[in-house]
Order: sequence, then structure tokens, then C-alpha cells
Amino acid sequence: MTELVWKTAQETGAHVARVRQAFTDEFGVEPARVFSAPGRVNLIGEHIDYNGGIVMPLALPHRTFVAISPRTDGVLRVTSTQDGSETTEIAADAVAPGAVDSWIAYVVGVPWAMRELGLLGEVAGADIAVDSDVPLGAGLSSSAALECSVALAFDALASENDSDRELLAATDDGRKQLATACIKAENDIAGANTGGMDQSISLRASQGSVLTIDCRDFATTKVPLDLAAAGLSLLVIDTRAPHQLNDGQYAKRRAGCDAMADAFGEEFLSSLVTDGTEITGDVGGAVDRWREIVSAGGVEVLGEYTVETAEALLRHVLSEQLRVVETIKLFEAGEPTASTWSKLGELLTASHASLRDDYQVTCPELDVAVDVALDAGALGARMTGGGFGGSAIALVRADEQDAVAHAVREAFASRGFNEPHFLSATPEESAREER
Ligand code: GAF
Repeated sequence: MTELVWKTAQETGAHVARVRQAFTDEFGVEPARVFSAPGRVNLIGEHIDYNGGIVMPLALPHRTFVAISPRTDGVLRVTSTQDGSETTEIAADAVAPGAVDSWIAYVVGVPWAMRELGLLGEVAGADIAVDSDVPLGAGLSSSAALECSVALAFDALASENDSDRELLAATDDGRKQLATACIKAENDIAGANTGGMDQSISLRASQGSVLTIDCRDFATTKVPLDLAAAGLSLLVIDTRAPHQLNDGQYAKRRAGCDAMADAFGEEFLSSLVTDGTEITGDVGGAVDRWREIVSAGGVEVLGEYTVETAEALLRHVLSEQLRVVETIKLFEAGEPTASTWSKLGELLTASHASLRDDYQVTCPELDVAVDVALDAGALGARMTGGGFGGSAIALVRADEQDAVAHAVREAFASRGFNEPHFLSATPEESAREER
């Protein structure tokens, strides 16, 4: 049988040594400090962060590392171990919306946003080397991992220079502020109008737990997740189908949702069915209200959606929010049992169907990965992240993980898809300094 390609996270010490070496090779001196931040998978709650919903991500063992030394001339120099990447140099005060058009926007946008939000004084400049084992373009949040490791680095350098400045990374509230800066960097400098789940989990994750994040105010709670104890595993299938969030499809859906929320007179669509974890309405009732608003002539502009096609967006957002609340209640009910896991599996699979049929953000590779994983015995499976490519997750019995992966690999080969890569997700730590 052909070998599967597993993308296992590197051991931390080796990874720190690698990024330090990359820094020294490029800049000729040892870096002052090293920071890292994780990628993520989202267990459930997809495309609802920007609708004020609750999401349930976990941080991956795979991390992005940055080695950094301060400069005093206001210049940012950035290098990466990625093949073909060249060192880029930019004056910190030249960073502005629309001014940076490569991946370094995710680096240099962060001190810019921290300064805009009053979290940093002047950006004195820095040399930065980046090395990551978060698979790129896999929908596993490599961009947020990069932003968050950079945010921690600038936070630390600022506090080193000013003994009165509190280290934001030292508290969860401070980390929430850093996450806000990373979101701003991604929205304003990298030009991706994403919702904030990825930065929040990368900076605020807790080892051994999924984090519920109420995206109305980014309040979090930890939900312990010990799949190994239940003989289970969360298999991540990186479909390696082309994936991009800033190609307009994501923005189109977000604009449609925002326009609908306006028409309802709500800040967030999620408020139509829930107030936090309290259920206050149902999907059918909200759809009826929508039709009333439409027939009363209350809607003119819905981005690229018509009043009819927008109904499918509404169905996904609201049903997904209700699935998340059900998931939270499953875990609140006490020690998980076999029935907890099979219900969780059903919720994951229902989430995928909604993302495929109503929100329309899947692709053939994601649908095949999910269908084949289910046929091969997974308890549930769904795409994770933004979609249009990227990764799927499958909740599997640990001793069946390889068989499920082989089934997916073979199905991909027979359809001429790219060879999928696999990882196993366990909930790991948030962004941190490496010593
Ligand atoms: C991407 C975005 F960055 C997140 O904010 C979120 O909207 C996700 O897609 C979909 O749930 O990861």
C-alpha cells in the first residue's frame, strides 16, 4: 500500500534552532528573542464569527516561529525559510492600507495595527526571520499564526524598552487586545476581511481544550477535549486543492450577511436565534421574518445576492449557530459517553452539508474527503476553516484513523486530485515566547 503523507509538527527545540539559524544566516548575528504561535482547526461554527456567532476552534501542534532583534532606524527586514522567499525591507512608516502586496503584509501589518490601536508607541524597526510548519494554504490558519507570533514579539520588545508598559501577552485581556490588532492587520493591510476566530484561538488557546469564542465580544470558555481517552482521534485531511480567501468569494458572503443583518435591524445575524448559548428563535421563524421584510419592500441592496439567494446564507448561519449551541450543551451534560461522540459526529456532518448546500463554500475535494471518511467509518466529518479548498476534519476511532486516511487517499488518486496530506489534531498551547 502506498505510504500516506503525514505532516507531523516538528519538535519545538529543533524548530527554535531552525528559525535562529535562518536569522543568523540572513542577518549575520544571533536573534534577540524567539516567539511562536499555533495554527488551528475549527471543530464547529463555520463562517459565523463575522455573524456574531460562537465558534469552537482548537490550536494545532503546528506552529509558526519568528526570531527577532530590534533595530533603531525604523526599518523592518523580513526573511523566511520558505523556498524562493527573498528578504524584504520596508520602512515601518511606509506600511499603510494598500501599500503592501505580498505575504509580508501579515508581518509588517501587525506593528502598524498595534500602533494604530495605541498598543505600541513608535515602531523602532526590527529584523525578523520566519519559519513555520503550519501547512500553507491548507485552511489551517497559517496567516494568523504568523500575525500572532509577530504580535507577541513586538509586545515583548515594547515592554523591554519601557519598564512602565505592561506586557499584553501576560493576561488574557491583553491577548484579546493583541488579537484585535492582528485582525486589523489582516483586514486593513493584508486585505482579507476575515472575522477574528483564527487570531483569537492562536493567542488565547488552552492546551487540552477547545475554546468557545462568542464573537459578539470575543468572550471565551474552555471546553476540555480528550479524544485519546475516548479512543478517538481528529483526523485533518489537507486536500491540497487551491485555496484563497482574498479572491472575493469570502468577502461576497460576508457582505451578503452584513446587508441582511442591516435589513433585520440587527448588528449580527446570530442574534435572530440565540443570545449567547440561550436559544431565542428558530431558523424557520427567521426565514419567515425575512420574507416579510422583503415583501414589505424593506431590502434593496444585498451585495451580490438577491433576496432569494440570500435565504440560503441565512439558513446556514442560523442553523450553524444552533449546531454550536447543541455541541456546547453536549459537553456541558457531563463526562462524554459514546452517545456524546456519535451526536458530535452527526453535528459535524450536518455542518458540512449546510456549508456545501446553503453557504456553498466547499469544493469537490472537500466533499469527497467528507463522504469517503464517513463511508470508511468516521463518526462525523466536515470542512474546516474558510473553505474553497483547504482542509476537512474527520472524527474517527483512533485505530481506524489510518484506514480512513487510506480510503481518502485512494479516492483522491482515482479522481486525479492532488495527493492529500494528513495530520492529527490535538488541542495545544497558545502563542508564547520560546526560551
Ligand atoms: C477563515 C477566516 F479567517 C475566519 O475568520 C472564519 O471566518 C473562517 O474562515 C470561517 O469560519 O478562517
